[in-house]
Amino acid sequence: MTPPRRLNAAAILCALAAVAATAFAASREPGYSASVTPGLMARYEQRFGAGVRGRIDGWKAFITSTAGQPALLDPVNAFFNRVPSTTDASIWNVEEYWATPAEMLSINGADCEDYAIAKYYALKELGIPVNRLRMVYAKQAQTTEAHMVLAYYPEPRADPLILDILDGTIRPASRRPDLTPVYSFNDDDLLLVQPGKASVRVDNFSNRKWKELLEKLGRELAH
Ligand SMILES: [Ca+2]
Repeated sequence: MTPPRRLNAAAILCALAAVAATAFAASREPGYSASVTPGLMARYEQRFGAGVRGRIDGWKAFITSTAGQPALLDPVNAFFNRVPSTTDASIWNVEEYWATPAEMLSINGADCEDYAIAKYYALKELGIPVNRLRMVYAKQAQTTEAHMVLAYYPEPRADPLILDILDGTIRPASRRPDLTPVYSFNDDDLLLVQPGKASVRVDNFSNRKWKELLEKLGRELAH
């Protein structure tokens, strides 16, 4: 009678493994801390050097400990704003590079859009609906340069709250006169901002940097 019991045990283990694999697969979304596999971690350690594992593990622990908390914006904003601010030219050797959250933490440096992207995916991972989040490309008055921030909409037509690296305090957009939005986007669409008029929705928008970022996130998932 022993062989049948072994078969039953093996069958149960297989079933449990299948359930676990299904649960893991369900949590694997682009840009999420939970999606960083040991294989990707090892690859980024090799590419970016010492410290990667600690920072990625810190990100995973932050998401786990923050999930379910009543306030998510302040901790997410503060967590990513601790990454040293730099330029794409100095760390990526290109003028403009949109890093994935895992890349940003691995290389331990970021500029404006990298912060906005990382906060966007962290808030999504923490359960914020994507229709409340928009990355906003704006002109910034002091620098006169293009700048990107993350906007959170408590309600669809509300004055959004701005998560930014230049101003670490989250303020309503109406209290950020230094920012002049040009366009905003999320997974769903892109809105062109027209001064004094309603924004125009652009369907099937094509933003080359966003497209490249999504492709990189897809490749990260393959590890
Ligand atoms: Ca960048």
